[in-house]
Amino acid sequence: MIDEVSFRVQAGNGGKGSVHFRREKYAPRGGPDGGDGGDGGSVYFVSDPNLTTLRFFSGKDRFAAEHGRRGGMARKHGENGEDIELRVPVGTVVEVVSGKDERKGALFADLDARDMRVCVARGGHGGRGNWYFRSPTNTTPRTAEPGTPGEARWLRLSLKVLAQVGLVGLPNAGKSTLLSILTAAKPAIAAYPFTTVSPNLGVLTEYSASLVIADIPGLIEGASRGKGLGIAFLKHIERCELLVYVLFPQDWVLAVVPGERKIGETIWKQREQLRAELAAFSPRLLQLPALMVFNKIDLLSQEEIESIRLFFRTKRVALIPISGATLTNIEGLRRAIVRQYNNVHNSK
Ligand SMILES: Nc1nc2c(ncn2[C@@H]2O[C@H](COP(=O)(O)OP(=O)(O)OP(=O)(O)O)[C@@H](O)[C@H]2O)c(=O)[nH]1
Ligand SMILES: [Mg+2]
Repeated sequence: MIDEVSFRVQAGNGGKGSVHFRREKYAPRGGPDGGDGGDGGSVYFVSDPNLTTLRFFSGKDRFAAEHGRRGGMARKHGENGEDIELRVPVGTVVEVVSGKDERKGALFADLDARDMRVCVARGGHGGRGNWYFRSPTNTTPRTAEPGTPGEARWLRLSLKVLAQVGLVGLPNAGKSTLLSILTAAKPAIAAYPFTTVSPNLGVLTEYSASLVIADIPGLIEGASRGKGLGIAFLKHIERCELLVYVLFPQDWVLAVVPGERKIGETIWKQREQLRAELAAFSPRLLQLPALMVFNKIDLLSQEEIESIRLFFRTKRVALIPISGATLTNIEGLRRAIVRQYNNVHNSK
């Protein structure tokens, strides 16, 4: 994974102002009419949630925007140089360094949210043409400004790892419980929805691997339109390399007589609901490798758990049944997370 690069950004210089005098058939000694130079183009970074690495920049040394053009006769303004926009992943930290190999720099920008637009090198201003310098005492100015230089600097970009693994699920699914079991984190856990109001991070350590797991507030239907709390925190899982969906039998499901719950279909719908909310926020979230976990199996009979598993199997989705309360199959889940993470991470 490419998560550190350096290169130079160079904005365009302002174009020269023009020195020119009007020439018309019947006015041989026309006045000054030199136009202003155009402004130089600037270089911008834009944070794009569809990017996950800085790979695009590797091996590149310099990005330059266009210079402004010269001013022309008849007070013609020179064309502005075009800006360039470089797309970077959310979580990109930008530092100013003194050269390619410099490791430590001064913080310049932190693109920690999507769709941020930051100017990293400002284009120069166009110089004023001689028309601008005319006056009653100087009707034939032969001066014009040269235009100011565009900014240039070396930048070092690095990618802030927020979490490698993200837990997603409806409120009360048992996400925080799982985080506390899999890691040493001590998040608040309670029997009511929206216990978690801001993301919790924990570190899962297994042999030499250590994975940061993020537990975010539960997502509800309409979350992507701003309902509940979860949506604001989805940006924290955008850069995860693996999602763990936490499904569970909700109270209203348990209230139905076991034979009439249509349990497989109900839990499948829960998965669909979660995926719809994720997709509405960013379709890329559905492309992420994912594990499907079914929690709270202590509340169901063996037959029901099996029927859910079979229902998912007909949809070709593997389900990992667990219980955060009785710790059933937690080791299996831990191994599945580490194995799946290693698979996706090493294939990058
Ligand atoms: N019976 C049973 N209860 C569980 C299990 N896992 C968690 N719970 C309970 O479910 C409730 C919700 O657990 P949390 O871990 O707070 O759920 P959450 O998904 O983080 O909820 P929000 O932060 O509100 O989105 C708590 O009362 C837990 O004790 C389980 O495997 N079985
Ligand atoms: Mg929680």
